[in-house]
Amino acid sequence: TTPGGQYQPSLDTLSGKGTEQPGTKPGDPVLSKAEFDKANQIYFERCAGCHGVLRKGATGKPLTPDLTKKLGFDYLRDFITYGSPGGMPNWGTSGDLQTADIELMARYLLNDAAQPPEFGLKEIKESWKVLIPVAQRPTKKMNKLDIDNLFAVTLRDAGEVALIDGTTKKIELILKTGYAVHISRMSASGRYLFTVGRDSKINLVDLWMDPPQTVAELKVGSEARSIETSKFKGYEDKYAIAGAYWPPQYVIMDGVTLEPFKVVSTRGMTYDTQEFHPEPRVASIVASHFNPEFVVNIKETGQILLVNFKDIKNLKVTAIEAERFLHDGGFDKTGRYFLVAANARHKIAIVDTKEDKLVGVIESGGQTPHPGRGANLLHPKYGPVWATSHLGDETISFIGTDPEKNKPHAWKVVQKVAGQGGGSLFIKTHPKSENLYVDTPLNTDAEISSSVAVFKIKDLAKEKPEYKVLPIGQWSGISEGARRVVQGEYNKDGNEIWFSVWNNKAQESAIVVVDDKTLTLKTVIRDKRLVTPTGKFNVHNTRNDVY
Ligand code: DHE
Repeated sequence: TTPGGQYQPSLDTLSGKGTEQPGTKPGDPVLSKAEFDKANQIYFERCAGCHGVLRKGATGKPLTPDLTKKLGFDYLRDFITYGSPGGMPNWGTSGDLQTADIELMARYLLNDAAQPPEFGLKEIKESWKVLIPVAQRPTKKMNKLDIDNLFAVTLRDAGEVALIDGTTKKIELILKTGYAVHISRMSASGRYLFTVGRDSKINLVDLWMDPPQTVAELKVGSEARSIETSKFKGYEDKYAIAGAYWPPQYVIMDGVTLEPFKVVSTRGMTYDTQEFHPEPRVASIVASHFNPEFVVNIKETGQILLVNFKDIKNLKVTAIEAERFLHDGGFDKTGRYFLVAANARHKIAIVDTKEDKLVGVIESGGQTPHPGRGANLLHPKYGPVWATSHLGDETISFIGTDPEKNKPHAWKVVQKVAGQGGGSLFIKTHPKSENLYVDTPLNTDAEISSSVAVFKIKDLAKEKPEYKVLPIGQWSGISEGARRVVQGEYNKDGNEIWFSVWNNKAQESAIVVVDDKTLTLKTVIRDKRLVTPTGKFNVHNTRNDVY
């Protein structure tokens, strides 16, 4: 553990491993090999997600030396220490980084960006392990688990995923995975669970085994955030795809063994100015229900790729011009339209996955939309809508999604309401629920970041609907730490919603389960093994795109 109490990855999980120290120009601060390796590791773990490996910027500002040298050492050190209301975390005052680390980072940023090695099919294949061949796997479910109501919970800094029973709330199993698993997704059959680590390690877990077990592993690069499996009729459990941040590429693989078939680089032209971009990262990926396709969102070039896997030897890709800085998104309630946030452009792009074309790109109505997969609900005035909250302000926007019966409202922001404040990451409801939950884990006010706002859907008929605040952090019974409350996820029946209370690795964290009807505390899951829980993925809801 580093002085900040943070996760220190072992060498083989280290992102950016093998990165050569770039040469120093006259006047640049000189870093020893050990200092460079340390700074590089911190950069990969903390900074690259927003600023990019090549430091060309996306969600965060560009940090190339032409810019950082103008800002200077003192400015960089203070900015890293105190953060900014625009979304830069306060790494120093939060205690995550010590003064010496911050000064090291300020010096590191005055040097050229270091480029990590490429990772082609050869390296990907070398990382491939089938631990249990298909022939040795069971032909029916061998355990007593209620698989459909299991939750796969990311234990971020432990490099693990916990499988928690949705009814008993018992931790059934802890699986070793990649570092800081970003998301878990389910195969169409509901049998296989896929996880993708920030270090781009994929685990394929067979939930039929007793106990469930990782049956195959693969690495698709050195940085990744997304994974998905084919869901179109006839292709259930056939293919999987993973998107990497570094190298910028996606990999199509076998859905039950992870054998890598095809690596496709996303380097290329920006959709608008048509300039070459060396690092267009793969953001969210979803599987179409209307075509044998994956919807792959490329951040820096602003293209939405519809990757048709009918014949992967003759791969057909429809590249849709959308908007730069595509990030996260989800389907509308019919599963036909996909809505994705172009977060640094404050826009939402909408794709029709049946007709394979862009419906439009609209202003999200607030600053830096961050929907997660968004929330679908029946608005009392405007019919079916999809909602997003924002990182940069308190706005919650509702976008009409029914071009057939509610045409005048379709693909427009029909309403904006104010939540607790900015710093929101995820918004959630369920088809059976009357409530809409909005988290604010990155708000700088400790009370706001440790609670969630709940709106009654029927109150959206009012011009200024009020919300109730649920003090989830306090309900957890934990008194230490920032207790950031993040990402609501429903159980299978849609009558309870789970939130992570996310503290530092050295502190205690928890999961708080709320009764959706009464908005009261139902259960707190506290356990020494629940280290830094973040994302939670209910098998049934993830498999069926219920959100
Ligand atoms: Fe995420 C979704 C990328 C920071 C937790 N995050 C996503 C997706 C992307 C992404 C591309 C969509 C995946 C998909 O649907 O296929 N996230 C990034 C980043 O680049 C960023 C901004 C910085 C980074 O370095 O990673 C980032 N994300 C975070 C966090 O700090 C969170 C809270 C904790 C963590 O793991 O680091 C976090 N991101 C999540 C979660 C989801 C997610 C829980 C899935 C939400 C859902 O309900 O689908």
